[in-house]
Amino acid sequence: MMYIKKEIVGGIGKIVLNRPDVLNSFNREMALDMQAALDEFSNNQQIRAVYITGEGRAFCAGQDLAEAISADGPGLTQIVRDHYNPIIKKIRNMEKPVVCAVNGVAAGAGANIALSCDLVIASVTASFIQAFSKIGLIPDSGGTFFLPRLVGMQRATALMMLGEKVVADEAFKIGMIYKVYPDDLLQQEGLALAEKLSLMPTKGLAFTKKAINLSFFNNLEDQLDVEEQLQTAAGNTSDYKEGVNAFLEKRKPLFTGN
Ligand code: T3D
Repeated sequence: MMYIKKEIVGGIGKIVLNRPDVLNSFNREMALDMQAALDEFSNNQQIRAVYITGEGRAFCAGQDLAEAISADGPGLTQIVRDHYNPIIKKIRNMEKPVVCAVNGVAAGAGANIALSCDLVIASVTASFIQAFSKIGLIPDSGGTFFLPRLVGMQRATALMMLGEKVVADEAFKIGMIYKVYPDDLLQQEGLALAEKLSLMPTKGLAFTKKAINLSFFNNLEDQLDVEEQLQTAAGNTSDYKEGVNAFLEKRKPLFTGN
C-alpha cells in the first residue's frame, strides 16, 4: 500500500499522508514510509523545501488505535520510539524549510507532527485536538515540547489536559499556526509558500532553523555564540554574495541554495 504519496514539484518535495479511510491515522508501515520520504527529501539537493499535507477530509488522526491495541501490534514503546520520535527529529533536523498544510482535523500525533514543522498553515475548517488525554495517554511526538512554546503554559496545559478541539481561526489567534486559508485555496497557497521558500537562500534558512532549535536550550550568552558561528557560515555561502550583489545592482537575486 502507498500510505505516503511522494512527489517532486520543482524544488519542492511533497508528502501526502494517504490513509483517508481512517483519517490518515498512522500504522507502522505508514510511519516507516514517512521516515523514508523525509530521508529521501533531506538527501536530495534539488529539493529546497518540503511540503506535508493529507489526503481526503482529514490531515491526520494520529496513531491508528486499532493497531495500538492489537496484541500482535508494535506496542506503545515501539510506536513512540521507532515511529514518531524519528519523524519529529527528521523534520526538526531537515536542513530546509518544512511547510505543513493542515487540510482537516489534526489529532493526537497528527497534531504534533504538524506543530513540529517550520510553518504551519491550515484550511478554515481544519482543527487541532490533543486527543491523548481522552484515552489515558500523554501528548507525544513533541507535543509537550512545542505546544507550551507556541501558546504558553496555561493554554498548552488546558489543551493537553482537556483535549478540546481548537479550530483553525483560534489556532491562528493563539499563535499555534502561521496562517489560515479558505478550504479551496489551501493547497494553492501552501504550495506557493513552499515554492517561495524553495527559491530562497536554502543554507541561510537551514542555519536559521538550527539557531531556532538551539535557542530552546541555550542561555543568551550561548545563543549569541551560536548566532556568531552560524552568521559566519551564512556569510560564506554563494547565496549571500548573490543577495548582496543583486541588491547593489538593483536586480532580483537568483539563489541556488549554495
Ligand atoms: O500506542 C499508542 O497509541 C501511542 C501513540 C499515541 C499517538 C496518538 O496519536 S494517540 C491519539 C490517537 N488519536 C485519537 O485518539 C483520535 C481518534 N479519532 C477521533 O477522535 C476522531 O476520529 C476525530 C476527532 C479525529 C475525527 O472525528 P470524525 O467524527 O470527523 O470522524 P470519525 O467518524 O471518528 O472517523 C472516521 C473513520 O476514521 C472512522 O472509521 P469508520 O467508522 O468510518 O470505519 C474511525 O474509526 C476512523 N479513525 C479515526 N481516527 C482513527 C481511526 N481509526 C483508527 N485510529 C484512529 N486514530
